[in-house]
Amino acid sequence: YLIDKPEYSFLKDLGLQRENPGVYSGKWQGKGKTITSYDPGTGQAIATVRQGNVQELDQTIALAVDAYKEWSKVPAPVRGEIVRQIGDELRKYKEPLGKLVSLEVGKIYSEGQGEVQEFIDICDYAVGLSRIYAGQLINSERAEHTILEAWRPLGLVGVISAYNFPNAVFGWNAAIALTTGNSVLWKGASSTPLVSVATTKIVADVLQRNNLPPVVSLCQGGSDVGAAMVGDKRVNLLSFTGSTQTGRNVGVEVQRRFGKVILELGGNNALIIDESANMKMALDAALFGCIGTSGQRCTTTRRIIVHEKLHDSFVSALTAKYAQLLPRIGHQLEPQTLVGPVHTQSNIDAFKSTVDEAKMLGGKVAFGGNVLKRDGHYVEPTVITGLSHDADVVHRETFAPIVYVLKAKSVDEAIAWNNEVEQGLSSAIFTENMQQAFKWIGAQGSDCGIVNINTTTNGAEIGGAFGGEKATGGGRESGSDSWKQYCKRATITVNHSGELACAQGVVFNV
Ligand code: UN1
Repeated sequence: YLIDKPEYSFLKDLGLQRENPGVYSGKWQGKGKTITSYDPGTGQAIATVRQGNVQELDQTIALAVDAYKEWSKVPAPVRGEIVRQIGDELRKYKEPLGKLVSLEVGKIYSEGQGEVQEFIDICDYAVGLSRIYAGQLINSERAEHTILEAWRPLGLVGVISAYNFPNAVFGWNAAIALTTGNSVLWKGASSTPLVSVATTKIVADVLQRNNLPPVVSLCQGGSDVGAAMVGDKRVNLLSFTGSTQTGRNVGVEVQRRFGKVILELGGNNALIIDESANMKMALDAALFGCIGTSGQRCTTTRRIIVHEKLHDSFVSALTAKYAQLLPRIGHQLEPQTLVGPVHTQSNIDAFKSTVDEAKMLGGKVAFGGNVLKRDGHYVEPTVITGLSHDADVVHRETFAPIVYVLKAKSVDEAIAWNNEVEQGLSSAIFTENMQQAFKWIGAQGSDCGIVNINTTTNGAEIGGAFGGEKATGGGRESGSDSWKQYCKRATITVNHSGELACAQGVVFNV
């Protein structure tokens, strides 16, 4: 195990051992299957985690519901103070925790650090939120009546997160859910269990120091544990990040029991390059958008729609940039690496079958297309041209660094293609033309949740609401007023007139 080697001592600094219990609800346990976590960059085992089983989930939920009862009595700014301490603790552990994120996911060092920073940022946001989130006072049609609107916690918020952002997505949900008075139960992806355990340890230390009950709990587990969490009425809100296919079922199952749901599902994000685009910027945006995190963000640029006049020169400039990256493919923790491995063999299989299908449909591999023959899961970043905008493969999300470059006649056509896919997460246009820019952000423009101008499709900040439309699931997390999703709303009519009066002029007395 890598954890036994001196150069991996940072794992021990995070409190990890060779074998780690994967369930936390005030104390650590784990009676389910033992999972080995592997470094995608070498295929070597890092350490193991003992998952929870369905009975342990049941007990964890019961404790989390009890914890909620205590926690919801704590004043919001005091809850914010606890979240501040969590942010400070994360600052202390940012280096080793970010390094673990890199090691376990396969993302490069700076992206691992950036992911923990995203959790820290949302903690800061939540601290401020704890003092300012508020209801309102609404004018009543009845004399000496006042209508109030108040936001109350929901109870227990369940978070099921994916392997590609094993730390930050939990962070967005937890920081806001805690601040608004909920308790949180987390199930991280089964292939990134060490990040789940290490992150929970950091949070749990803060809770214990403050003598709080387990308002944050963890139950790593298989699909049986996931399904039980989705089906359990005591989980008032289920925030799910993952595939559209699984998310569709999660949405239906949670709705069946009238629970609330936040779905962050697949994306098929387009970058549009208008005639007037600043090419240098557009190329850099394409590079990070398509290849960052080895193409495994839900916000990754999957389609580049280029004006026909620029198409050929853009493809040659882009492939020239890709060629410069070839020597920068390597282990995620090597300082010169810009392109790390993909996460597992199933990403490699998806990469291969997608490239084959693209070729079969008449696509031309303008760059890459191959799996690299070395230990670990490495593929060449790949550019495919010549496909129709509505080819099956173009409309599908493949979690690998493959981008389709499409040739469009106009921005109008590009917008139509942007919108014709089933997903609706992120989108961006590069243009210096004000008319096109405003068309893009208007009602006839991009139909996505994220609609950028002259910047990347990926790498959103925490201040805005994060999420997307259509098959992306419609949920919003992180900033803006996403906190409302973690609350229930009470409309309170107060009669201070001394007489009873009905609204709408209704007369009802004897
Ligand atoms: C995800 O891929 O699930 O905008 C989240 C971004 C990051 C979050 C990605 N801030 O790319």
